[in-house]
Formats: sequence, structure tokens, C-alpha cells
Amino acid sequence: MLKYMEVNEISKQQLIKSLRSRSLKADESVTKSVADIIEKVKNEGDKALYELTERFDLVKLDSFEVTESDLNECIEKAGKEFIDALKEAKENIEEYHKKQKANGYIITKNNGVYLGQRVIPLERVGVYVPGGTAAYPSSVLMNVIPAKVAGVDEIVMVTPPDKNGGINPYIGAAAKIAGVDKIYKVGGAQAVAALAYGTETIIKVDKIVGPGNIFVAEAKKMVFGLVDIDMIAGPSEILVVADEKSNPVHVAADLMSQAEHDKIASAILVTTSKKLYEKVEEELKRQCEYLERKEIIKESLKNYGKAIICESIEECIDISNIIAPEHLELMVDEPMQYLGLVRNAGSVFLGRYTPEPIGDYFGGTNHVLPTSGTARFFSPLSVDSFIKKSSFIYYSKEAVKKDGRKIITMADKEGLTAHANSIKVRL
Ligand code: HSO
Ligand code: ZN
Repeated sequence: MLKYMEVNEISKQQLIKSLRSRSLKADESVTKSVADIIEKVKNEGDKALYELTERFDLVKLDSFEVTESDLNECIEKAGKEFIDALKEAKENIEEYHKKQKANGYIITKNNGVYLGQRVIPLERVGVYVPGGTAAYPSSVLMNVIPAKVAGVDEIVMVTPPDKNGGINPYIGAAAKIAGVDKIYKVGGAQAVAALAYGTETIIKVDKIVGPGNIFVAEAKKMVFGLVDIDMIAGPSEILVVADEKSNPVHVAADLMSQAEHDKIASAILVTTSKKLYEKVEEELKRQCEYLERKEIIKESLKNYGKAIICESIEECIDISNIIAPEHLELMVDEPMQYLGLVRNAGSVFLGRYTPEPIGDYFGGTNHVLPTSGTARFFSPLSVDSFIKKSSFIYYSKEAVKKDGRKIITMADKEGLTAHANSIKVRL
């Protein structure tokens, strides 16, 4: 099921190209209709939202607001076992993200000068949560908790209504547990537009995060600049580095855990053992049959599944660094010995008992990660994603006198005499 390659025969460039060509590009008709939707919401506010919801979600709503009693119903419906798991996951995610809180700083010089940087949380954040089969309560936790930890004042969630005008109870429950302040039943590009421009009901936010379909992704790109956005998520990826001692049952299961996300997800085995690869192939075929999303898995493995045979674990990691996967599993003994060699990966799962889904749901690390090779320069979603920095500086009269000439010289060389003048009048 995986395309077999030996490391000496693969072109590294080819490898990179085949992976990075996966991301969905919106065609012109999508771009055009998203632009129209944004314009409509910007001009007509709530009226446009009601109309578009009727057109795309096939439901006529009286109000977009999800009330406290709706949420209590969600908790009720979701069931105790699920709620308890969510609560424990929340604690783990919170504990991990609290460590990310950055501090400002101040430098005090001895001549009456001080300067520094402050760290300030964003005021309002909008979290998009898709409906349908990609409605993941775990993603609610992963997007909301870092914003909460950062100290964001108000977190607004938007999610499309179902045909009866309700919301997915698991999403509602996760929103309540994560501490979302307001939830609106609106989805698609119209929800992004509402968050970016504000309407009579929905307050304008400073940043929009969360995954969505091609319309949502396109809308986020279009409003970027007016508001900030998170990265645009591409299809999921997993790369497993394994040796001859790795359990093929585990390797196959982990590869398929991400392959099931999408027909264009990518699952790659990089190993020192051809024997292991052969056993993994058998396991993929066997386990696939009892998985609900086997059609998606087969398609994704056929299109983007690969097995690459290397000479050593170090060489496996070299290959992984070229691919820069979203998730990297180091299924070896003493994995910490190798962690330092990993340069490009969104999140690293260490050892033989840390399958990727631990990170998707529960362990504490974030599951919103860079994809399509962008782990070379992007980081996981974190508290940093919800703060901004602002600098400050103070000069005493004596300090301006001391440095004034130098500043005037620099302004003169730029031909900016008004700049020079604001110093001169103080000298
Ligand atoms: N693995 C996905 C996130 C997710 N998995 C949500 C399950 N639920 C990100 O690549
Ligand atoms: Zn996943």
C-alpha cells in the first residue's frame, strides 16, 4: 500500500515536491464567490448572515446565538464519560501551555534612559469550528485553551447550524468546558466575514483561528490584514521513523491514524529495516479492513503513502528533516538521544508507546501544527499566537542633549528635516 523507495535512489527534491503539491488551491469560482459573500456581509450585516445560512445550511434561524441552556443540553447529551475525558484533556493542555507565557522586559541605562517591551493579550479572538464530519471537539480545546491562557478578553466561537438549527452537542460541550464566551450558529465564508467586519449581533474580533473547508480558508486569507489569522492548515501528515525492533502492528496503526483524515493526507514510514516494511504492508491491509474510513485510508496511502529504507536512524532523521512533517514519531529505544537531530517537525512523538493520537486529544501538546513542509519555519499554535508585543522608551532631557546631534545627522541624511527639527527644538 506504500510506495517503496530506498534512500540512495530517491531524489530528495522529488520527495519534497510530491508532498508540497498536495495543498488545496482554491479555483477562481471559489475566490469569486467568497469575495461576494464577504462583500455582502460587510454591507448588510445580520440580514446577509440569515440569508446565506438559509442558502448554504438549509435552515431558517430566528437567532444565531447559542444560549447557556443550549450548552447545558449539549453537556447532558454528550455523556459523563466524554465530559470527564474532555476535562482531563483540558487540564493537560492548560498545564502545557501555561509554560509558554512570555514576559516583557525593561532595560535601564544609567543616563536617564529606559526602554522595554510589553506582552499584551489580544482583546477578541474568533474560533471557527467546522460542522459535518470534521467537527472535532478536540480542536475546540486546542484553539481555545491557549487563547485563554494568553489572557484574551473575549473568545467568540462560530460553527454552522445543523438542519434543525442546533449545533453538534460534542462541540457545544467542548466550548463550554474550554470557556468560550459566546457561540454563534453561523459557518462558511460568511462567518469569517462576520468576525472580521462585525455585524449587529457578532462583534468584530482581532484574530480568527480554526480549520475549515476551502471557502473558510479562502475567506481567512482575504480578511488577513484587517484581522490576523492562524496558519492555513493543509492535509494531515505523519512520518514514522522505525527500526527492526518496532512493532509492525503499531507502525501500521499509527500511519493509518492520520491517513484517515483525508484522501490527500500523507503517511510515510522511514525505516532501517526492509523486513519491518514488509510486515507493515501486511498489517496495513489487515487492519484497514476493520476501520470505518477504510476507503479514505486506502486512497490516501495509494496516493501519498511511502516507505523509505535507510541505513541508519540518523539517516532516517535526515530524510524526515527534508520532508518537515506535521507529526514525527521516533519509534526507537532512547528517543531522547535523537531528538536533538530533529530540525523540522511540527510535533515529535517519542518512543514506542506514544502514538500520535495522544497528541491529537489528550497529552497536552497542541494539535494545530504546521503542514506541507512549513514546519521549516512555522510553529505549533501556542500562547504566542494570542499575544502581541508593544515597545516603550523613555529619554530624559539630559539624554536627548547627549544623543541629539547623532539623531539629527541621521535624519539629515534621509532628507527628513522635520524629524531633525523635533530633536533640535529640544536642544
Ligand atoms: N491530527 C489532526 C487533528 C485531529 N485529529 C483532530 C483528530 N481530531 C491534525 O493534523
Ligand atoms: Zn488526527
